[in-house]
Amino acid sequence: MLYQAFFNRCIVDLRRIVFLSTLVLLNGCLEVRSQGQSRISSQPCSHDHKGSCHVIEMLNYSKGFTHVFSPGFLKIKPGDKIIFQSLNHGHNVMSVSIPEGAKRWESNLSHSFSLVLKIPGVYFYKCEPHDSAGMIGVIQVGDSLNNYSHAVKEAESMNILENRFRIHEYFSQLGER
Ligand SMILES: [Cu+2]
Repeated sequence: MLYQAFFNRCIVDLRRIVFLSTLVLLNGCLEVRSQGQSRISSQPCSHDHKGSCHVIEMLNYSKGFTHVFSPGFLKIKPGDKIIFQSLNHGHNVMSVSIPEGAKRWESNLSHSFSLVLKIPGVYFYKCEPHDSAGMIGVIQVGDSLNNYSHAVKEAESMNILENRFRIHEYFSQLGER
């Protein structure tokens, strides 16, 4: 009888241990999941915006080249949102030539940055610390090329020492897509 009671007690303890460890494991899984979810929901490119969202990565290296906005050229619709994603430290994004009436911008170093571009035209921008390394980019909003020549002039007058081919590579895509 005593043995039976002891045995029963062991079974109850064992059940408790299994139950508790399952809880601990489950909790661990939920934590990992919620971390993942918060990472995803911290992306500004979500349900809060009506237009499309486009991500431009700010990178130290891409496809064998240094200091890159990827993609360096993008065509979007007026009202679309752009997210400059800071994937490597030390970059920012700053407008150089933008359509009349559009708002200039300058982001903080090593931080992601997003903005909505409503006014059609050509937006030429750079990373301030790496403009001489050719860390530049072009966004075409809608089909207007009104400020195209001003933007190209600005780009060509810059003291770009590396990756200068990007000026042609990006501006030559205007109006094509
Ligand atoms: Cu940079």
